[in-house]
Amino acid sequence: MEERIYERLMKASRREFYEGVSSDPTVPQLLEKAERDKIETVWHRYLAQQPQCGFGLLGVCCRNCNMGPCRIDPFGYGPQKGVCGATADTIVARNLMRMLAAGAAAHSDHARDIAEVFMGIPEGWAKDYGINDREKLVAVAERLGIETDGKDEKEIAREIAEIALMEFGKPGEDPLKFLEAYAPEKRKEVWKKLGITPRAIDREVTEMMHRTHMGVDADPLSLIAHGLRTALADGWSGSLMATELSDIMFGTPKPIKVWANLGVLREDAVNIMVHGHNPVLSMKIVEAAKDPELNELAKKLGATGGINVVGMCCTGNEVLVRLGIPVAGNLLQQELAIITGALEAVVVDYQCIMPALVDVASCYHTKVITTEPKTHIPGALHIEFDKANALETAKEIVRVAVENFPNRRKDRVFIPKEKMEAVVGFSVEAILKALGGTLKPLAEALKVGKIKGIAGVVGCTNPKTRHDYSHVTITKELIKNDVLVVGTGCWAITMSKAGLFKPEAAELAGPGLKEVCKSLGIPPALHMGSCVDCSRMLVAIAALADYFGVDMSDLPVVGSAPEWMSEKAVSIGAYFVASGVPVHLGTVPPVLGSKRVVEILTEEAEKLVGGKFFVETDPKKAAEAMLNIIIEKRKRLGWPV
Ligand code: SF4
Ligand code: MSK
Repeated sequence: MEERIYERLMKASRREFYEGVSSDPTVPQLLEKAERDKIETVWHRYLAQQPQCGFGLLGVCCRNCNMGPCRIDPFGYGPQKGVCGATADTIVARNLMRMLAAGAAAHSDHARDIAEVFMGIPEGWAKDYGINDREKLVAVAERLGIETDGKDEKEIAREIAEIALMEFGKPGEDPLKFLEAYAPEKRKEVWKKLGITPRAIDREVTEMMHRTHMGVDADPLSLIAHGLRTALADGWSGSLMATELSDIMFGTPKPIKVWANLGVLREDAVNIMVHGHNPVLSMKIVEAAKDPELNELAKKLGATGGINVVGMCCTGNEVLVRLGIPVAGNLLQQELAIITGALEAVVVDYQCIMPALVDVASCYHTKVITTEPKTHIPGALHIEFDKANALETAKEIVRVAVENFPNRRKDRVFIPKEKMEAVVGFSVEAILKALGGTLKPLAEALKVGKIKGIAGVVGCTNPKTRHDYSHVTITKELIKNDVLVVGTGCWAITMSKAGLFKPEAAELAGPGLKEVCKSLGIPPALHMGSCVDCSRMLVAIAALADYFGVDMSDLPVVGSAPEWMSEKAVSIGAYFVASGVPVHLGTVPPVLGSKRVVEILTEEAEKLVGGKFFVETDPKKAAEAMLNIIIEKRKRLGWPV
């Protein structure tokens, strides 16, 4: 394994430290400013945490009841069982499955929020939302078996919303309706045989919490099997409905030119950063920021350029791929955006919002505005986002930011100049359109080997690894070897910043992929949306499997989360594995304390569901391993390698 990053950083000079933590040039510049301004960032706190708890890293600490906490001695000298008798295998599996359940819950609760607003359209109370993409409305309805002839949009929307809302808690043993409608038959058979077809989203999450309660499920295999069921509920229903309903309400993404990185902040404008995940808020902030009266006010207060909305993390992706709103950065850059001194407000909904934002903001004039009843951060300004009066609340929030502009201290402003152009917005529908309305050109390019395989690369950034570096390295290696890379989340923001989403990046691809990209005018890596939109990749892989008449696990498709940190990533990884896709992890999950759990995740899973996890912290070696899997799968299909 590579020398751990903190060991390198501890020995490094200040300059090496700044550069060592990230491959993004904006980071060292702002870290230097942070230290001048006496502000600690995620990297400083990461160093302060060293050495991190060895029991925690191995996953062998249990706090699931008050006879504990218990921990297992990984060297075998001390206790090998918790007070109740739970072994390392049980404890590690339970801990990981609780992470997975939290991730599935987060994604799917986001979906519930979208579905409730979606239902508000036919019910009439969500007056500031509407049907933006009628074609998609009809397509989703037809998938779900809803008759659309002679019905108006609102009637169709109501029927979709009824099915969507029932997915969370429907009684009985029937499979989830979205999964039934979207997953390929061959896959559904695999899940049925294993008894892991999910029934209701909340039910699977609740059962996971129940199984991991003291004195319930102690068998790592049965715990992990239920984890796969829970993840499938997230991937094929929760996340998928969030994507589909967002597309109907806000528009299905299509290719659009955008700008990315902290250079999108402007000295002459009121800068508002939307951060989190749910487009129900961010789309309205963008709309409110166009209000002529608020722009006049901004100008009157000295912001000659008016109001500039930028994105961060996945709600940033939502407005990036649909509206072309520039994105300022990914997870590890959220504090840096404030450290520029040029941000009037950070408006957040939920997930991936560091509580530290409030501490950093207190050193500048920036207001951190929380908006969700479920997200409160001490020290933040809370303006609850009223979905029944969405635009009005959004305007109130934007006004707070505008009125804060005179508090900006010009002598403390430093905006890095770096920003990069990118083409984003490759929904499944957009990809199909680029292909001329049929999968055939892509499928045939795949079969003859012009494109060797498809890699879905996703996920966060993490101070355990050099920011953005693994994302870029893995992607470059894969495209160089004719692998088409698609992905979401913070990876997609990295790609936007690194220039890999420019059509000209096709020059970096192998000859086959380059030819395909040039003929279609697309980049060799495609932005498919926010982390909840990983479901788009499931839909695309399912369509390819159906085209070839094979199972999803037969295709030369791999997944990777090179810099993951979030519990949602555990759920995403697990639903890809359960859907037959091998998944690489670039940061080590807390499972090494149990040989049995490692064996299930990295070997046994493949025999059961066709997918498995593998861990490799070196991005070049990881890309090589992914390529080997692709070649192996091609050989099995009898396709040229
Ligand atoms: Fe300890 Fe068992 Fe309680 Fe966990 S569930 S804290 S291992 S006694
Ligand atoms: S925002 S979950 S850090 S991708 Fe979706 Fe980025 Fe990961 Fe959050």
